[in-house]
Amino acid sequence: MKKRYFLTVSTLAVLALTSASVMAQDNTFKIGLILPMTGQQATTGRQIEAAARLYMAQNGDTVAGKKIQLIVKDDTSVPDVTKRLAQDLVVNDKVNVLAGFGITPSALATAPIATQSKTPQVVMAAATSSITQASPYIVRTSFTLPQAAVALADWAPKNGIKKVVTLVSDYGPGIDAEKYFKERLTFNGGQITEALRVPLRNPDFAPFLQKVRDLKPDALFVFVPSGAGAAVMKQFLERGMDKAGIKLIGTGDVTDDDQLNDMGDGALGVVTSHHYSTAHPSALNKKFVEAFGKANKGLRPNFMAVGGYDGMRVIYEALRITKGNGGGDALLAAMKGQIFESPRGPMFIDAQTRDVVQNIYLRKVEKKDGQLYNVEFDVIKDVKDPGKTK
Ligand code: VNL
Repeated sequence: MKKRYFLTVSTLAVLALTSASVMAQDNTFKIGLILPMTGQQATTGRQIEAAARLYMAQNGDTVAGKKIQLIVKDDTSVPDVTKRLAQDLVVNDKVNVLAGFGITPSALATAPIATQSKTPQVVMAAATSSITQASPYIVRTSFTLPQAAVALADWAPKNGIKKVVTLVSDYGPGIDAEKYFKERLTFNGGQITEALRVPLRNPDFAPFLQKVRDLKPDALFVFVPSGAGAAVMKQFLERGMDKAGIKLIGTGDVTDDDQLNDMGDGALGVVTSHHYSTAHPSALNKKFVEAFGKANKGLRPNFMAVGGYDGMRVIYEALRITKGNGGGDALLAAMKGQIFESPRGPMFIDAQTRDVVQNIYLRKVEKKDGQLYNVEFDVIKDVKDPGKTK
């Protein structure tokens, strides 16, 4: 009699515990945000985390009856670590969405986990064209290097730049930038006189820049990842390349808003092409820049921040569309085709490619109110990733 009573109570207790935890589980929506928070790409992690938190502060942490939980993990931009963290977030934390991914190798290392677990993977930073093809569960809110580079290759020959040396980080996005810039510049009657590649880790630009000086092209086209631009600029100026008549051009990664204001007046006049500038003159962007600065001791949001902010928008909206009931496949379907105004301008997620379609701006570094900005002077509207048509 006694024993039976005991069993009943403990069974009830177990049942109560289980349903409590099931309920807690049901009411939380978990986003596993994997970013480089330390190491060479730490500024990318800092920008994206700050933007994700700003989005949540502005839009609340409850959507369709679910409480949003952001779980931030530092992968130090080592792809094996990214992969292990992604696995752990899916298996143990049971996240609903994986997001972040500072560099291409990290995004690619996670792709098989997204596919196997049917978990949407929102790529907020990494920008090699092929990333979205690595898993049908990948959606991208950053940009692609071909998207940005082609616009500059159309601008350059019309502005007296015919002979160009390219200098890129030797991995996915750099190789994309080199290839698509060259293809389009050559098509436009220009010429690449030398293509140089520097290692991603601890690059020393000095010997490469010396070579460029000797080659004396009209311009040096540069792609380096966010965070490395200031070092290139410094060494470019130290070698007097600008005085030797060599122009510095590149995708906007090199005049990254996170660093630009500290690059000094030597950066004035540098022309780049990109999808986002802190100086983008829209009402929405002005509000974004102000709120971001306020929440982060005056920090300027860069293109990484906007990728993170819009990534959160895509996730929130997918949750709203699926009324909080969707699994990975339903969420993914609700991410495809989203169209909205971002601080960067209008953008949408192409339903076929799951990649971002957006305006690409030509910008020139100028001083405004004593600060250096990438000031937009031309726009190519609704640019699809040229890498997808190959
Ligand atoms: C990548 C592309 C990373 C562009 C970047 O900064 C960037 C990438 C960290 O795909 O690895 O500016």
